[in-house]
Amino acid sequence: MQHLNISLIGVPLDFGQSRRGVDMGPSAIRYAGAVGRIESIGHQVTDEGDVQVSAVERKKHSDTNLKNLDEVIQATTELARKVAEVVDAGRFPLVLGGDHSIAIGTLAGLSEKYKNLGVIWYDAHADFNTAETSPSGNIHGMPLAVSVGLGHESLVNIHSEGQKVKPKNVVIIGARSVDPEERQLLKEQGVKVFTMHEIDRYGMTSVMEDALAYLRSRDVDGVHLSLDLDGLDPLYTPGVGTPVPGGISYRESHLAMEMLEDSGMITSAEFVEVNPILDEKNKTADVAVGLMGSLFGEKLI
Ligand code: B3U
Ligand code: MN
Ligand code: MN
Repeated sequence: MQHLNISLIGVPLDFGQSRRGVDMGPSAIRYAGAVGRIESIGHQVTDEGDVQVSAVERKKHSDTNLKNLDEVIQATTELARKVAEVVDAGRFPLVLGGDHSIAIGTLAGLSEKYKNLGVIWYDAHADFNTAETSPSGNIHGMPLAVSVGLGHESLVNIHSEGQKVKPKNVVIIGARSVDPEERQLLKEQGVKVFTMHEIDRYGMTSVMEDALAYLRSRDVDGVHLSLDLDGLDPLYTPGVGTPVPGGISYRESHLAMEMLEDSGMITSAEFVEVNPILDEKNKTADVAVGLMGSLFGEKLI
């Protein structure tokens, strides 16, 4: 991989879902050695610290069922500004969550430069609910929908008005827990989804080749990797709030990261949903850092 100047941005937000502890994800990933691991590959890394996040839950927003809407708006607005600044400086943003609602801010910030951004959403879930379709009211189940312009307007309009990413520029990999109305919405919007079925049937090599060829055919001007650690099987990443069995293996995930690196297409990344309270001796953060190694070009020999 070419030499990159990477800016690490932590987002200690756990208000996008109901289990406390994922706010400690950035610390756990730093503790697992993210900076040193990436620098040892030959990249330059600046740790920009954490985006300011409210430590206490405020009153529920009155006109919606969305949980902790004000806190999520505040954190993602600040994150969007930070990501835009990093991109503007010609640096590669590497965002550490926090729950997946932070992607609303990351994608909003990226959209300032990338007008035809591709997105790889590596996740057990599609995160394509709106306030109307969500069974939980948890905003971490909505960031992809919000980013294509669907959902509560206060979220859709973060950083700039409306849609940040075209739904046809999105590829989901690893899906195995999708709500019925969410599935309908994905079809209507033309989001490309590779479920566990395709990974089992055709193998990760073929899935990644197809995903990358698809994004190339969309003529994207950058590709963001949004990696939810629950995309992997909970055997490998137990420290997540909503584990779903039957997930992507450790080896398949490394292969996927290596193929992304080979493609030279990735222009930003985020690793989310690491919850140290639910983890086993920081295993999930260790896996996250290992995957960063492969994504940034660590060689086996
Ligand atoms: N689809 C469900 C569950 C969920 C989404 N993302 C996660 N869990 N991590 C929801 O609440 O929207
Ligand atoms: Mn997710
Ligand atoms: Mn998930």
